[in-house]
Amino acid sequence: MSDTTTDAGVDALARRLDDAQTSRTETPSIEAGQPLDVDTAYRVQKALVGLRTGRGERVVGVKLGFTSKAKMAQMGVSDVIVGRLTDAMQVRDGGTTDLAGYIHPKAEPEVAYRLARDVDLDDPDEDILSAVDAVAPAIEIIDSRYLDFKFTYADVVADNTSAAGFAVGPWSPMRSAADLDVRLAVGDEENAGTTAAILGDPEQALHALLDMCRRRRIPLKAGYVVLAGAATAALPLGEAEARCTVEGLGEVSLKGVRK
Ligand code: OOG
Ligand code: MG
Repeated sequence: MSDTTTDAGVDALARRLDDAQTSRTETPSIEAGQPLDVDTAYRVQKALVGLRTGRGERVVGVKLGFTSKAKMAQMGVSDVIVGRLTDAMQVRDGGTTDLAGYIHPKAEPEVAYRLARDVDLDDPDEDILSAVDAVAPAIEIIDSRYLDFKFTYADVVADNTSAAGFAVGPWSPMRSAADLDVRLAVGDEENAGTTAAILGDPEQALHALLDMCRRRRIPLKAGYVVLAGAATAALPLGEAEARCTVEGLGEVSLKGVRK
């Protein structure tokens, strides 16, 4: 049990999650062993990402989770979460990703936005939509560091919202992505849905993101990729191609390989 009233206790939890990631060994839910409030969980997340940037990784974006009812139902939670993406997580569109780097990866179909400028979290009139210059289809690879992919809301926040990988397809100039059909195929499995599953319209995810980043003091910088959240439930990623198609925006793919 870590004393999370101290920075040392927060750091210990971050190290536990980081070790799980780097050794590809699941760790039990933190909350199974001790209470963890959401504020502390975001501090753990920050420390966890700090371990990655300390090894030379760069934060290149942010992601929302649980923006769809399907995901909330799959995971048994009911509020959005925000996590950080680093350059080491990025997979080239059409590229491969080594499955040895993950514990139990799953693919999700997503819509990505790109920030053309810094977002001012302290300006009450900030208009996040005006900061976005492009939209693209994307695949997120989630890989919970917890045993059997089982966690509480605070657990998953601490674990950087299961962020593990992402690929972004061709960018289009910013436009509405409301009510577009979405398909995710991984090997012979397929999930279909629409972008309406993302808080009614993925643009709502941008508003939710600004709100969360203000509350959690998570910077939003020029050039960042923003993943708006999965439009369908996730599919396990094995040695197969994962392809996500978003109507009108095009497609993006990656392939899980064992090297
Ligand atoms: C948490 C991450 C959820 C999404 O798009 O809803 C997420 C998880 O399910 O492990 O990324
Ligand atoms: Mg996601």
